[in-house]
Amino acid sequence: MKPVIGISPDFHSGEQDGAIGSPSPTYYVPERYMKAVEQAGAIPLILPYAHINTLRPLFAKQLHGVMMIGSGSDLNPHCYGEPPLYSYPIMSKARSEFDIALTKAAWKANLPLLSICGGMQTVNVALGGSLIQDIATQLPRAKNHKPDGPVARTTHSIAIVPKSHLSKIVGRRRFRVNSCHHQALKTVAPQLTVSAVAPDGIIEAIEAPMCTFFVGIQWHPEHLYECSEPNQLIFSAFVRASRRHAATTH
Ligand SMILES: [Mn+2]
Repeated sequence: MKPVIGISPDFHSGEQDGAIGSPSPTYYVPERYMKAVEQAGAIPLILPYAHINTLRPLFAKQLHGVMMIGSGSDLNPHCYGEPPLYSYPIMSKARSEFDIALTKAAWKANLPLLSICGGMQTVNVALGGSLIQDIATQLPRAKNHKPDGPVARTTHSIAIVPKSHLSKIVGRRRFRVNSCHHQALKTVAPQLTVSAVAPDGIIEAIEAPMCTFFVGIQWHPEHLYECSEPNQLIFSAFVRASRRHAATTH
């Protein structure tokens, strides 16, 4: 039986940004996220930004996991009680409100959840954590976590916390990852713990130790899994947990 993974899409309002060629509001998901879930044995399903109560019936049976993906724009710092300090593009309110509500609903329903890059940052904020708004200016001694070049290029290593879920999933203490983020986690939400850090101390993965699978990663495994065993293992562990969840709800 294939589990169904709900994916929260990215969104263009159609006004300020003609980048995807549509003049009207448009949902979209980079294909790599869909393929990564599909090849691991699940069915990816794009969710609309409906009111969370409209979607809630899905949480009982039809949805077996949730994936939160990255974004080109930043979560509005107001979401974690800070004014915006810089002029980076801000994520649409439609998306940030939905992503925060979806995270809380998935948490409550104990659904397996994998969050990636900006998705991990949103999950942390949804559960009460905060963000560094710009690594380069707020932590000038940190390395450049958004270097030029292809997203699939690995640029720094991560050290994985022993005995964490992540260490059990990937079966190793460190490996090299890609890096495409100018923000990072500052305070970690109370229910979450750090499971990997970069050599400069930037948080690269989080998890909820009490959940079966609630993992956030700051790099982009969807660009690496085809040629990288640890990244492949993250998607297969996520799908395995979702399949187990499906079995318990039927
Ligand atoms: Mn990084």
